[in-house]
Amino acid sequence: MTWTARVLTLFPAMFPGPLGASLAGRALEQGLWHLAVRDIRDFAEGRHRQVDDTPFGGGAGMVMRPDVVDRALQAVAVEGEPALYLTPRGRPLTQGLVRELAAGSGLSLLCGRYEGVDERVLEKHRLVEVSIGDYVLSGGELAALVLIDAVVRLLPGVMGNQASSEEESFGPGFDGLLLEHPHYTRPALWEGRAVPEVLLQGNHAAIRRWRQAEAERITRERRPDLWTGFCEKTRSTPRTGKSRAQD
Ligand code: 9WO
Repeated sequence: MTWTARVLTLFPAMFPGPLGASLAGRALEQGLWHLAVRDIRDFAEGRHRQVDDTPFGGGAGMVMRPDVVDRALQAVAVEGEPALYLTPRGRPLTQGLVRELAAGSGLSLLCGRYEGVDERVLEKHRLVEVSIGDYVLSGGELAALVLIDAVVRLLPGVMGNQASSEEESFGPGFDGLLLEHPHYTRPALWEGRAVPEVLLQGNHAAIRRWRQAEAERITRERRPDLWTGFCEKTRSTPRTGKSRAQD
C-alpha cells in the first residue's frame, strides 16, 4: 500500500508546504506517497474549542491538553505504525532511522505548539520522541516537513535517478557513516580552477577509489563523531554482500 504520513497539527496550512514544490510534490501527485493532515482543533470541545491550557505548577506559556491530543491520535494513528512527536528532547533523527521509517507502511507525526504537550498523553500513546537538531523552533511542523522529505526521497520510484539516493553521503553501503565526496561538472577549467584529473580520465575503478578516499577525508576532518563510527563499523563489518555490491 501507499506509504502515508499522517500529520496532527494546529497549522494544517503548513502542509505540504515546501514539499509540494519539488521532488516530493511530484511524487505526491503521482500517488507514490500519501499525506493525511488533520487539524488538532477539530478534536477540541466546548464553546471556545480550547486546545491548550495553563501549566500546572505555574510558569510562562501554555500546554496542549491531553484529552484533545488523545482524541486526535485515536482518530489518526494506525496500530502497528510508529507515532512520532517532534521535540528537541527526542532521539536524534539519523539516516538509519529515516531508512527504518521508509521501510514501513507509514507513520503519524504529532506537531506540538506552545510549550509542548501534556506528558501523560505522550506516555499513553508511547509516542517516539524525535529531534532533527539541537535548537528550538516555534513548533514541530518544520521538523515534520524535514522528516517527511528525508523519508519520501527513499520510497521506490521517487528519485528520478535510482542510484543517486544510494550513492551519496549516507548511502546503504555506509550505514549513515560517511559524508559526500566533492562533485564537479563543466566547465573542466573554471576561473583558473581545474577539475581533479582522475575524474576526466574515465578509469572508473580509480574514480571510485578517489571518491571513497575524499569522502573519508572530509568525514574525518569535519565530523570526527561520524568518523569514529565509520572506523568501528568497517572493522567489524565484512566488506562483502549485496549492500556493498557497488564498491
Ligand atoms: C521551548 C522552550 C523555551 C525555553 C527553554 C526550552 C524550551 N523548549 C521549548 C520547546 O521545546 N518548545 C516546543 C516547541 C514544544 C514542542 C514543539 N516545539 C518545537 C519542536 N520546537 N522545536 C521543535 C523541534 C522538533 C524537532 N527537532 C528540533 C526541534
